[in-house]
Amino acid sequence: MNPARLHKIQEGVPGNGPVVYWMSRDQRVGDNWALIHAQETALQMERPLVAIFCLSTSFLGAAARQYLFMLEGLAEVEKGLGRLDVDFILLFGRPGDRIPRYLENVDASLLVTDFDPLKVKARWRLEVARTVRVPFHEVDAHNVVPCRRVSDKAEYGAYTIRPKIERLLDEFLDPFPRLKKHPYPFIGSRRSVDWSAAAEGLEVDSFPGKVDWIKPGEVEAKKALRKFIKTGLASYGESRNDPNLNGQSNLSPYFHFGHLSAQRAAMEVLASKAPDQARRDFIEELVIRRELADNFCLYNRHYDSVEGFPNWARQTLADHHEDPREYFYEMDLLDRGKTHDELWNAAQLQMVKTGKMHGYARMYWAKKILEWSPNPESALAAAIHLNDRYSLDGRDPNGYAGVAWSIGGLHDRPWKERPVFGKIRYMNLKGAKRKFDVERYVKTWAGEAKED
Ligand code: FAD
Ligand code: FO1
Repeated sequence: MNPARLHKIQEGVPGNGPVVYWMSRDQRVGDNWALIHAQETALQMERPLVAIFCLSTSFLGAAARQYLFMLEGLAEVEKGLGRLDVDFILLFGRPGDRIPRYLENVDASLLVTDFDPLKVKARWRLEVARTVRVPFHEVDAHNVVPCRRVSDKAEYGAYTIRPKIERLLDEFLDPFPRLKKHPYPFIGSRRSVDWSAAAEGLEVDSFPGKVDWIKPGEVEAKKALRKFIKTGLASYGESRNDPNLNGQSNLSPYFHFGHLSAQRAAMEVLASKAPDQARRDFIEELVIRRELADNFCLYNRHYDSVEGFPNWARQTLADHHEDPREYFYEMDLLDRGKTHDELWNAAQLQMVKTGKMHGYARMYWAKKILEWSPNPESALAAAIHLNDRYSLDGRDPNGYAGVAWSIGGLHDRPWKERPVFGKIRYMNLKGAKRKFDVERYVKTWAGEAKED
């Protein structure tokens, strides 16, 4: 593995037991650099290899919808690892105390985990590192170009990070080595996971519940990627911004839970026969935009608050803090999609019903929350809350960056000044109607809402 993917959290002292891969963000067997590194090291040290996942019963407001999707994907991981004679252990509780205990009783020789820029994960890693003595490695299995390698600071926008990524892209589109059947068996408890007990044990809201348009797991993710490349990629450029067309790839739930490797998607898109422009458009989103979001969350610890907005944006929003709001909506009305704006209601209901709001609608949706909230702080909190509660791909760096872009001008520039928004880019219904058939979208998603 390219050592630039590796970040040593602590040198430590190896035990005599297995190499342990603490899987968290990248929940897949194939195309997973953290798992590849764990096996390479276990083979060198002639040690068994074990994968663990620590199931925390609450995660940034996730409900049954997200947890059931995730658990089904993890059940597939357990099967895939079993075929390689690698044990998969599901642990329950707070990683900070559950994982050190596990490492202790197996006398682990090395701990490997996958990179994740979210604060909650940095806290988990710190709690574990403080308590254990074993060597602790972090591998960026999520980004094509490792986040820590692209830049050592928060980038201003796509235009500053793009050249840094493009310069390195080829180096990190290297082929994935195949995992081997592991020759050193782990004489541990080869008990398979009781997945229905795990699902029952969750203390999460049963609403919003499961969605059925998308099946979890890495087999389905690969199928969805291939289907998109075959039928959607060629027209991606022009149809991805029309909420009435199914022009996006719909892969974000798979990227969020790590069922699909972004590097795999990039390699297959680049190798496809789709027109050059379409491939470039997709890579711009999948690599530049997505890795810019990880860069933002890694280097800006205020990624989920107004302090995380660029200074010009905080200034302009402060200048307009007292501007009268024409409309004002409590969370309950927003949640049920009951505002005066039927485009906004349709976007909200699409997210509630399917767990995925169209990308173009998402920008409009978040910007209106700024317009209808008493201040930017409560607007940001409301947008993050709703996005993370209903979206399958929520609780993700892309979400924090997307909401901060919409409400706080992150990775954007100042526009013509106006009430409430100040110089934050404005969007309105007129503009949306110029872009796509709003009536059709409203009928599709908020149609029945009119009856009751
Ligand atoms: P496609 O258009 O097919 O794009 C393919 C992939 O490229 C996506 O899966 C994603 O990984 C990446 N990508 C595309 N657009 C963006 C973008 N603007 N920023 C970063 N990466 C991008 N994305 C999430 O994954 N989770 C979220 O919670 C989320 N919340 C958002 C909230 C707001 C207010 C906004 C404006 C955007 C948000 N996004 C979020 C970014 C973007 O809307 C989604 O990534 C995209 O719509 C996912 O659908 P797709 O996979 O079909 O996209
Ligand atoms: N990661 C974990 O390591 N343990 C969990 O119990 C867990 C729950 C969870 C629920 C919903 C969700 O969207 C993500 C969840 N994650 C969990 C984290 C996820 O794997 C991603 O790492 C981050 O959300 C994105 O950075």
